[in-house]
Amino acid sequence: MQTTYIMVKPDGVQRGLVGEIIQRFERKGLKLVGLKQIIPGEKIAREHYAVHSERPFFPGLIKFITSGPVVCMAWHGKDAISVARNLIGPTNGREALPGTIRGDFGMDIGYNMIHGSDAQETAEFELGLWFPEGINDWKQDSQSWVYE
Ligand code: IDP
Ligand code: MG
Repeated sequence: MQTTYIMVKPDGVQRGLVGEIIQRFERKGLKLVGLKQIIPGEKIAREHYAVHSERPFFPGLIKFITSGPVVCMAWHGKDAISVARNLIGPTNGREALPGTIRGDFGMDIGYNMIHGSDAQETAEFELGLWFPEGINDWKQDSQSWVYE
């Protein structure tokens, strides 16, 4: 079992896609263990995207991610990190297949609506960064009909 950090970015919030996005994770069978809306400051944005700090698009990315509210989520389940990345689709929405979130709703790479952790270590780092207060441990009864 894994927990992954998922975030609806400012473009997804502005476009009113929060409910649509949450629904896809929920109906897949993942368990919601953390949820909040925040307007990120520059410090947390830079820490989150630190691996991209040398890339030419980094300043624009920080400006974008701090431009308005994001919706921070933690989702738990079997192989949750790769399952979530598959629901999200590849980075460029024009190349993402229909059926994925980016494939269904996105066009430009900079406006791809959603972030998902890409590995166990990054998930742990990002969950600690965005949910310093911790996430919720709870039993969802319907999970007994998701996993055999
Ligand atoms: P990912 O979100 O699919 O994991 P990464 O390569 O980790 O993609 O890039 C992080 C984010 O940086 C992307 O989701 C996108 O918002 C932004 N980004 C990546 N490459 C570009 C680019 O070439 N131009 C503008 N923004 C980019
Ligand atoms: Mg990434």
